[in-house]
Amino acid sequence: MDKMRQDEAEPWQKGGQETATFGLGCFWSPEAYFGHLPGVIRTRVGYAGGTAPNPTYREMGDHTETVQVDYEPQKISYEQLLALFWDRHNPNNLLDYKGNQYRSLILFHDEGQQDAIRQYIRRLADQGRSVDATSVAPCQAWYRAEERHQKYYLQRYPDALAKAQELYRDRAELLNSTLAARLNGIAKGFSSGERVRTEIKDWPVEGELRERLIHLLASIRW
Ligand code: MHO
Repeated sequence: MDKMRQDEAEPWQKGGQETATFGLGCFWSPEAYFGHLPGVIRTRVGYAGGTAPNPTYREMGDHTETVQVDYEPQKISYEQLLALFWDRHNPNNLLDYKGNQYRSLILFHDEGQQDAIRQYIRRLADQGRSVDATSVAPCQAWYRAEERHQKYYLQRYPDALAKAQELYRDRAELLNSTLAARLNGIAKGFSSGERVRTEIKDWPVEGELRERLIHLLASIRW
């Protein structure tokens, strides 16, 4: 089978997308969760929010495990992502647990996101919900985590990984792809092959590739 060209593998790359960054505990599961959502283009995990230079998993310094999400705001809004962020964890449970490695953290990318966070926190307060334990800061340096942490659950399924790899030129390109984000969501149980097959019908890809993706999903042995 031919490998996809970069522009085929990443048909969304031509602008109109935004990025969100969240810390909500061990980054494996949030990556699978955000990655399964239609409107999310790609995800990656990394270390951020601290000051130590070049953090790694073993030497994270004062950084926090975070997931970074590229999304189409017309399909899924930043407010929806914020709602899911707070629905999926209790900020108080992360306080002082594993130091800064696990923190409830939102790193905003622009003033629009900063405003949206302020408004959302006010709305939660009106409902009697305090999220004081969530830290909010601008996203400055963000350090990509080691490959073994990217799409962690997908990497537990050799058949899925091998079949998906046939479409991409190298492992990094596969792990960055929308397809890998959805497969990771399936691997963790947040989605199903059937749901992703249905969603692929709306992806901005040409017909032959669409058929290949749909065939690939049907052929994976989980
Ligand atoms: N499951 C691991 C956490 C890994 S996550 C990348 C543990 O129990 O320590 O923090």
